[in-house]
Amino acid sequence: LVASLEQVEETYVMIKPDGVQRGLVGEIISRFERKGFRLTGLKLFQCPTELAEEHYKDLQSKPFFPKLIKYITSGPVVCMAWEGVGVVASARKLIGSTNPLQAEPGTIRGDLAVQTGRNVVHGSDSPENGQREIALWFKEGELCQWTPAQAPWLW
Ligand code: 3AN
Repeated sequence: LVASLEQVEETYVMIKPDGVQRGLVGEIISRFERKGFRLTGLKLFQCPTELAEEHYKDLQSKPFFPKLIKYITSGPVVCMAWEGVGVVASARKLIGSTNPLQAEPGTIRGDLAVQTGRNVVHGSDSPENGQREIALWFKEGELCQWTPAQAPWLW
């Protein structure tokens, strides 16, 4: 009863081109599934420059912005929407600090990445940005809300 009163949220998680090319897609999806979140959107996608610029518009003035856009558009990414109680903050925790050298072992970046500029995965930093980013990366028909069937049906 208590858990059902907690906030169900949605977050946008993206496996960046380095994660795809290193063959880490299954490993990363697995961590979110095992944690207990529900996948509501999933696609492999070659991101156009304009979309990358819109997604990272808050970082426009940063010196690394052009490199960041080049990196994100350099190859396909895996776009995901995940749903669950507290999923926004929890996904950030699973992902670890922006700089992989500061990310704790056990986190995705702590276990699998070395440099900030190749940090394998993105996760929304607030519920508002979760909504904004899911709307930005997915068309309406690409998302699926679902509830698991009762156990006997599954096997
Ligand atoms: P996070 O992805 O952990 O929320 P942000 O939002 O500060 O971190 O940065 C977004 C992305 O910009 C990072 N995932 C990383 O790819 C890139 N980035 C951030 N800081 C740097 C930096 N100093 N040098 C190169 N790339 C950076």
